[in-house]
Amino acid sequence: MIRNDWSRTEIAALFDLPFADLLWQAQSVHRAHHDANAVELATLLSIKTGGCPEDCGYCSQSVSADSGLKADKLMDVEAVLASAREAAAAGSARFCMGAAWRNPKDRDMDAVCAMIAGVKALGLETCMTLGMLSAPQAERLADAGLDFYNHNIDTSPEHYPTVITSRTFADRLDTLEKVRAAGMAVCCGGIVGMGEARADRVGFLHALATLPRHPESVPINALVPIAGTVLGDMLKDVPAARIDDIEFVRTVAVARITMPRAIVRLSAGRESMDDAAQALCFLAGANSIFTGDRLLTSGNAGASADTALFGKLGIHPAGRAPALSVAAE
Ligand code: SAM
Ligand code: DTB
Ligand code: SF4
Repeated sequence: MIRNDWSRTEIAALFDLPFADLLWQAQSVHRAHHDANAVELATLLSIKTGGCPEDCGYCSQSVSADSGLKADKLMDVEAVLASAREAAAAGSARFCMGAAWRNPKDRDMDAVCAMIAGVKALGLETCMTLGMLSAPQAERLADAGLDFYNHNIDTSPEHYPTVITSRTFADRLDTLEKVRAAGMAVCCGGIVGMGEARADRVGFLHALATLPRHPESVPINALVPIAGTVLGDMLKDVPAARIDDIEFVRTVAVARITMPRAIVRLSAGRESMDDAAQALCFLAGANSIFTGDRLLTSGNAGASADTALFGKLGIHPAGRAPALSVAAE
């Protein structure tokens, strides 16, 4: 049953379950709605890197961070399509394009829409994350054929102002409404391991699971500690603040149970997890990963590590028949 009336008490009780009971429940929900042995491969590309005026405490691309990242301008459409072709050849089903903007400028919309059309023509699912949108911008993206728009709430409403001060939680919900009104699928999740309490992880998933419609896609990121960012430096000073793998798996499981139909993405942070922790995430209901050797600005395990992991676990890439995926390898 799909429910949008979860209470925080119910969600907290899921987090508190004995681990085996939680995973059993998550697996049952997962198997009722998804192929338990299929995981989607997605590729990320930063189409506009650095120089962002927002002050998100985790992000290397904020002008407030001292991460040494060089700011670039928006990539050419052709360069983006070349990268998308590589992603398709490497077996990705989905191509996610991210821009370090507070919001897109209207003058950028032609290029962005050409990227969407070109990537779709390669047979890839498209997702973009460009910051806040106006209603006409959301409509233009939808008209260009964008499948998903990613816009994360990141954490609980209470914890949000300790992570970001340059925009509010309500601003995020406002853009999500515009994305919905334009008819696109919503990709919305967040980051754990930012020094938040479990109650914030409860509040974060509660906010998602009580939206009028659940996001079709829920990325769960573990903070990638980047030197020169407020939160990356915090983790360097207080290593114990790193999210425990079991608590991360619990978060994935609760996302799966509360939002049964969503694609739950084991997103950033996989580099710091061993194969066993990632396997537990898949058991808990994660069914998409970012593959390749780069996320937006930070590293990722690489396609060969993912192929080896899938081989060990008997997982096949979603959206492609097992025979096809073997032939492609
Ligand atoms: N500028 C746009 C925005 O924030 O809406 C899009 C790009 S932004 C980099 C996309 C998402 O990546 C953020 O919302 C955040 O959840 C995630 N992210 C960014 N830096 C991260 C980090 N160091 N560790 C984990 N996740 C991160
Ligand atoms: C999301 O939730 N995670 C992705 C995607 N949406 C855009 C981004 C992860 C970024 C990790 C840090 C970096 O590479 O800069
Ligand atoms: Fe800018 Fe997005 Fe990074 Fe925040 S997360 S600083 S909005 S690029």
